[in-house]
Amino acid sequence: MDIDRYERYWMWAATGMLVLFASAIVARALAESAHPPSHTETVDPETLTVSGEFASPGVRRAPDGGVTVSMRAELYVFAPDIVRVPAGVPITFRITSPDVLHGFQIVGTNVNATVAPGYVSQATVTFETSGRYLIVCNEYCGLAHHLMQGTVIVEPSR
Ligand SMILES: [Cu+2]
Repeated sequence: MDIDRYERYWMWAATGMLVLFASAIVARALAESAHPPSHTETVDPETLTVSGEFASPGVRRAPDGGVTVSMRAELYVFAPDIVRVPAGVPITFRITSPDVLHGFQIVGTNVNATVAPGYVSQATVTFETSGRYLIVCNEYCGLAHHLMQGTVIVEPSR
């Protein structure tokens, strides 16, 4: 088979680039234990409503000014369903489920997590403007799934 010389050069160049890129991915994965972004933290779904962080969910302020919101997503509510946080500071949402798979999306932000029983999903967001933000469950979780929502009230920082 007769292949034009320049076509052969380009085939080798394309093959070389594929090998180079694949090698870079493998080398980095091996050297830095790289893996897809994830937050793997487990919790016992049978006892989380009895004791620990998720038994009394809510907003907590750390001494350094950071704000953490612990929440439960459960059939068919978010607990708490109204969250008040300040604007302009990073807010870390930690959420888990005692029953089935739920979703946790804060409309208008990039917070969008799957909430699986047994795992803590975590996301951090800074609300630049005060106002009300809708929280929705975006994973079908049962007959009243469409009623499952909450509100983040972002208050102006002082
Ligand atoms: Cu749900």
